[in-house]
Amino acid sequence: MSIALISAGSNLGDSRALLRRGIEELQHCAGEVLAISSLYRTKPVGGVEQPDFLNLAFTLRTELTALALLEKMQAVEQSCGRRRLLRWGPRTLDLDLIAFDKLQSADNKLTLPHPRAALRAFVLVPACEIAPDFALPAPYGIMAAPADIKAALTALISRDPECLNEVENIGSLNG
Ligand code: A4P
Ligand code: MG
Repeated sequence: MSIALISAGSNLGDSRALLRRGIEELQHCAGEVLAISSLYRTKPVGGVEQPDFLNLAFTLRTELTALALLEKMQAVEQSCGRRRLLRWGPRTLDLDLIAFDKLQSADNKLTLPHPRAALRAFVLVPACEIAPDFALPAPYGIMAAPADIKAALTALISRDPECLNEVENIGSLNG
């Protein structure tokens, strides 16, 4: 049995409904959802000019391997209308595996912990709400890695105090 920390985002279509549906579908095929963060309205990072995102994080208990879970996540993205037209472009549903137990992987198909998570308030703020102690093993190639989600968020804020202005808590997913 493993615990996965997953980040979800949407900025196309009915984003709130798509996030709800994505979590439900993943729960049916991959395991038990343990906790879901608040919903956040966030400013787009990288890529093209595009609408604001809705983002959240959740934890999942699963019997699957990390790679099998990633495949289920990608199938759920497809079922929720995901079309991969543009890297970092607008999307109906994006599910990213941020961490999976303490697994490390340098594989392009599945890099763990997620290589960009520690740079992103839209990942760390929701994740810190539900899993501040979730351990982050050192990512490949980076020596001084944060020990857990809370440490990663503290480090991000000290590097970029403005980052919290890009991330607004808008209450519960179902509210
Ligand atoms: N992949 C490797 N490791 C992982 C992992 N840990 N989790 C591979 C998920 N996928 C992983 O992903 C591209 C490839 O990454 C996959 O083939 C997978 O095998 P993708 O979902 O097809 O494409 P993408 O999401 O466009 O690329 P990427 O690199 O995942 O984008 P990011 O880094 O997720 O950025 N701004 C705001 N405010 N909110 C957002 O949610 N999201 C993005 C996407 C940009 N800006 C954003 C947001
Ligand atoms: Mg992605």
